[in-house]
Amino acid sequence: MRTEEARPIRLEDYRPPDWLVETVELDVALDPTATRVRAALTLKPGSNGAAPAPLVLDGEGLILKSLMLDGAAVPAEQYVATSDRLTIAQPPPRAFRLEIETEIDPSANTQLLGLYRSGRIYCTQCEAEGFRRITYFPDRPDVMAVYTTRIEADKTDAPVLLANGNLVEAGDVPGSGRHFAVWHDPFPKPSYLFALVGGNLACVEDRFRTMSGRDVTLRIYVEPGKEPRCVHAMDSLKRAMRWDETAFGREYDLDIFMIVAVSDFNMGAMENKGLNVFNDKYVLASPETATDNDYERIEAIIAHEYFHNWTGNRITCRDWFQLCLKEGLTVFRDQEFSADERSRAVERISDVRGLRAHQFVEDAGPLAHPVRPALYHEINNFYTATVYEKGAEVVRMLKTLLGPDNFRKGMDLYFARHDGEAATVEQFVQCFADVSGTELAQFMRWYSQAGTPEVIAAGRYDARTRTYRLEVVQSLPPTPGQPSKEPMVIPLAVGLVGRDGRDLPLTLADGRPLARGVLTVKQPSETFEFADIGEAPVPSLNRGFSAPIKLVANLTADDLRFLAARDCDPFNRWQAVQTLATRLLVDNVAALRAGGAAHRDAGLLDALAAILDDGALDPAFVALALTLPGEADIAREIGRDVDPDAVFAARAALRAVVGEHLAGALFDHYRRLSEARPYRPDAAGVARRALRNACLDLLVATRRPDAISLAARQYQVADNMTDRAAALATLSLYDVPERAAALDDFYARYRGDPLIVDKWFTLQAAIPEPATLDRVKALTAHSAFSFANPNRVRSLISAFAMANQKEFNRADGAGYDFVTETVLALDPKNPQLAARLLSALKSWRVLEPTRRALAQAALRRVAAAPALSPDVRDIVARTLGED
Ligand code: 0A1
Ligand code: ZN
Repeated sequence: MRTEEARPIRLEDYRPPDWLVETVELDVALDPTATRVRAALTLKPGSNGAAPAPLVLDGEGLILKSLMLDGAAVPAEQYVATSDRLTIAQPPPRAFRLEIETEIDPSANTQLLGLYRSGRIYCTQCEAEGFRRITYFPDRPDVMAVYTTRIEADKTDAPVLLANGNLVEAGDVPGSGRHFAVWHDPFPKPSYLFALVGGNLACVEDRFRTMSGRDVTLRIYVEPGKEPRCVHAMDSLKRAMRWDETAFGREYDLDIFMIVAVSDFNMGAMENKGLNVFNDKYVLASPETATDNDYERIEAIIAHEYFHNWTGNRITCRDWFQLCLKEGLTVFRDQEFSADERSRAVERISDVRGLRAHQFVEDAGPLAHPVRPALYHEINNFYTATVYEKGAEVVRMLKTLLGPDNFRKGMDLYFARHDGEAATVEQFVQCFADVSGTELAQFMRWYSQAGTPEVIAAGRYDARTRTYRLEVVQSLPPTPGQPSKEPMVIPLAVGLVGRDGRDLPLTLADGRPLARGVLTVKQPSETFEFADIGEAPVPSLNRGFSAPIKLVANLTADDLRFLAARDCDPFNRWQAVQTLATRLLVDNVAALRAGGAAHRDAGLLDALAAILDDGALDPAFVALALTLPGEADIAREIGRDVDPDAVFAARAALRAVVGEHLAGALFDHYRRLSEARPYRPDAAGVARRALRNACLDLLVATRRPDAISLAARQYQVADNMTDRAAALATLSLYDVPERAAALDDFYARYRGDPLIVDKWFTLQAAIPEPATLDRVKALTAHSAFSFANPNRVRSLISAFAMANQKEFNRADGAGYDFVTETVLALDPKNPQLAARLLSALKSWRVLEPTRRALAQAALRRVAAAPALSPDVRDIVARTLGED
């Protein structure tokens, strides 16, 4: 276990490294329990002052076997080696070569950080601080070196040996059953991007010709037999490579690009230079095994990791505080790729739904932190929705504020100016300031101030002066460590919609047209005036979700219905329906809690009916509009004293009302979309299935017998996983006999396939009934379940804690007890996984008093447990707000 000295780490304490590493020669002899690592480093003093500093190398759980400096053994009195540090107090004040031999046990590595075994495959995960678990090293991203890696292993145990870069040599080790491979990566990189893999892997190969005409070999390595499931991943990779050339002018730079899929992985995937390592969930897909949603995630994650080659690898982060520099930017890039490949509107709506469900919740609770935190105890806990998703929104706002041309120029300058460097957020933003001549000092607050800005907008039309005045007031709530805030720069895309549904021309009071329809709000309170407006318009604000804010506008239900039907901005058409539904649900929750009945609203129903009736709309958009806000969305809107049972009841009742009211149209659409067509995961096919399954889901919500048999039939006859899983998901929400039969059938069909059995776990964890907790507990003893595999834990236990608001938040606290006990059991083995699971309790303060007290007590029991990992200790302390 790591020691906790020298924490917290603060951004303001950053100092350039005392020692730099120019080259690393690694020689790794793989063995299941005793892997020998020889590292030869060429070190040179950093530019950090004249006096030679001690050399302090990071380690974690290492055993030093030997140490040589410039070819001679270092005398014992000249160094100190502990399991987590190697110090040479007086190294020579010049460049020198240090040879370090350590021994590690990959089979004992249950943290899945450093060198570990996934099944029989050897693989590494070095971000953020895993390289120090392989050898002693200055394990920080601003130390960039050129790596040569020799791997040696038993030929039958590990016939495939891979590392970063290009293969330079391979062969047998004479007189043994072993062989070796030598890989060289010419691009200097930080240690977190190092990777090696060894094992019995099958491979699918393809080629890509880059825009300058270079041929690149593409390989995806998987468990033998899984090759046919790599088609979509390979296709996604080639499309991502082409897109990066066209959209950003970025070309791939090595002769080979490899992806390896492993089944034990803490996150989604990792962008190691030239050798991406993936959670197999995000590689493997076939129509029979993966849903449309899986296909989309695979495409997005393959693209994300590939795009890191420029945003993260060629230009990396100076320190871990700059994590959003690579992650926010790369998420922005993968979202843009998906928008170009599929429907831009649907992609935007999905991204915003995700942002609100995860990042807004994070921002509103005790784990809120800025996009660029100023302090951390454990960096593993900062791979968050705020750094990733809000980080992407911040990049998008730069584009919205400066326009697409200046944005592209700024990106080009960033690549030209900082290639090969470890950069900062300031350096990134400076590139945009330089190309556009715009002052971006106030914009930097998006990186430093946590919390979701709240914007109240009120518009008034004056027929006499033909002017429309929009008053905008912004505020930013306090967050941990930040009691008061400064005003933000908010790009607010607006339209004024006339009676005929067309946008009125936007002319500012000084006679200039409003550039690109974007107002720039900078003051706590500001009024914008539009001239020459001939009729009373309906304002459409924050179009395309131009800023990640919580917007309150003085729109009536009639205005919202009008926007839902007529706004030319598809995002705001969807938003108008969501706002109508949210207002109604919040009212209904209050009514239910007061002992009254929920009321139905013809307004929402009419708006939905109109959307369902609009044949010009993309079916994927219609499906999103039909999906009512989730329980977590409603809870977020209520904001305090939340009763999850009432929230569930209000939502379930409204879904039934919608299903009943629109039944005719829903059945019609369902039938119309049912004609047999071969499965294709393209935008049109995805959209068709999404709408058909959304119709089915609302019909089943009524519990009409004809709807339930329709779902049971779809389950049986489906020729693809999307339709089968959707039918099962909708059935499994209700206690009907068809549910048990379908769940049993599903397991019997797919029992040999862990990734599909994960879906089975997740569906059961989501059942909104009191028996679910016992069901989940029983499933932890199922032969297909394992606490050692992160995918299994997430599909069952995280799904219960995060996707089943009602049962996780049981009024007796048993949900909290189960999850926190699981956290404590997992922590000694896999602290990262345990800490993430614990973050499911981050919204405990908004609950009604009984549950709040029970959640707090469960958290306190975690805090009081002995020997917590730094990961869990950090999350529990911040969640309780007692650190
Ligand atoms: N850089 C990766 C995310 C990642 C972070 C930490 C990890 O450690 C287990 C693994 C992956 C990405 O953004 O995809
Ligand atoms: Zn990333």
